[in-house]
Amino acid sequence: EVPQGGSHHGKNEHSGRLAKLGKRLTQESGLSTWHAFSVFLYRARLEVSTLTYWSAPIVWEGTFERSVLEDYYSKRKITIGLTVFAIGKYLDKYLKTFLTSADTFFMVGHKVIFYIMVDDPSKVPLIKLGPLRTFKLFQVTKESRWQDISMMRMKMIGELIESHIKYEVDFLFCMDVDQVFQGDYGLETLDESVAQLQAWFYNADKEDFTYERHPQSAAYIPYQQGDYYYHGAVFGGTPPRVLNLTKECYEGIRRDKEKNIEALWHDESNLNKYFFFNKPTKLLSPEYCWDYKIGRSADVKDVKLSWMPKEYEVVRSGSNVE
Ligand code: 4GW
Ligand code: MN
Repeated sequence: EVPQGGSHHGKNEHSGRLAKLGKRLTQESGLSTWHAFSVFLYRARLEVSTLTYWSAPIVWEGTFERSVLEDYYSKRKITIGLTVFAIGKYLDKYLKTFLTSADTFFMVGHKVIFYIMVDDPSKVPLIKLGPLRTFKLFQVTKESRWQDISMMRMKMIGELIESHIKYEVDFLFCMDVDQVFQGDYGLETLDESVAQLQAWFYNADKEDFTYERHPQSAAYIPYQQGDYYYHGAVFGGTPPRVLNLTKECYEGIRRDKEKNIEALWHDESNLNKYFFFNKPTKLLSPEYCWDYKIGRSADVKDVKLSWMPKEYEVVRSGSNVE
């Protein structure tokens, strides 16, 4: 019997077995070790869908072997960027929790650059980041409508990719600030173009997705169409791919504004339209952005990031709507 975890002996035994399995899988498939592992493991979670019809993996806990990924990337020395906006009350309320939890759980052992956009730099909390972590702070002007705060992120992320990010990172994530990391969020999430399954809709029928349904809008997706309902709170990929995403989404937002209309869920509606026409190369399970208000779910084995409580009465009053 092999002791799992705990003793040193057990760990060595485990990695010995992994190495053996890796060798066999690689020989049999002709794939690189980490790719062979992901093909081997994609059916490790039979109760959930782990592959889209266009063959993009849907990453669930159990469908990857992190040590194999670490081994693969250890020869490459990658840097991962993470953009986050904290404007108005969201700065006081969410930024500290987001950053301290990201410092602990986001891409542990790898170089990370946080791109932090705020309206008031004097309010940014002092946080001691771990080694390999650094941040860049940008001041942005606060839009008066909250819908515009949310939507204008697409424009600003695009500009930032062109001015800084594309020279500095290999992979980029863009996230909402009103969430907290709770478990290792690592290399398994990286890919060319990454989309997040919205936790409330990952099991829902297509008809019930809250896509924009008016044909006048750039974000329009007709009933019967669409693949998944993606969450606007997390997306990522390589800088050129994310740049293309932000440009297209902002173009949709801009065209709607010219017509004096706005998609139902703002940037998220435009993001869903984009990913419908430009299929993501990897999807993240709801474990990567879970809402505990949904309650228990047997599918969710390990929450890596979760929604913070909204408390609209605090956040959505006063300075946000002047
Ligand atoms: C209503 O009063 C507001 S304020 C709705 C969003 C607001 C807001 C959003 C804000 O005042 N400041 C701010 O920085 N944001 C950024 O936009 C922040 O990064 C936030 O996570 C993101 C999207 O807004 P949200 O998280 O409220 O959106 P949902 O409800 O989709 O999570
Ligand atoms: Mn949010």
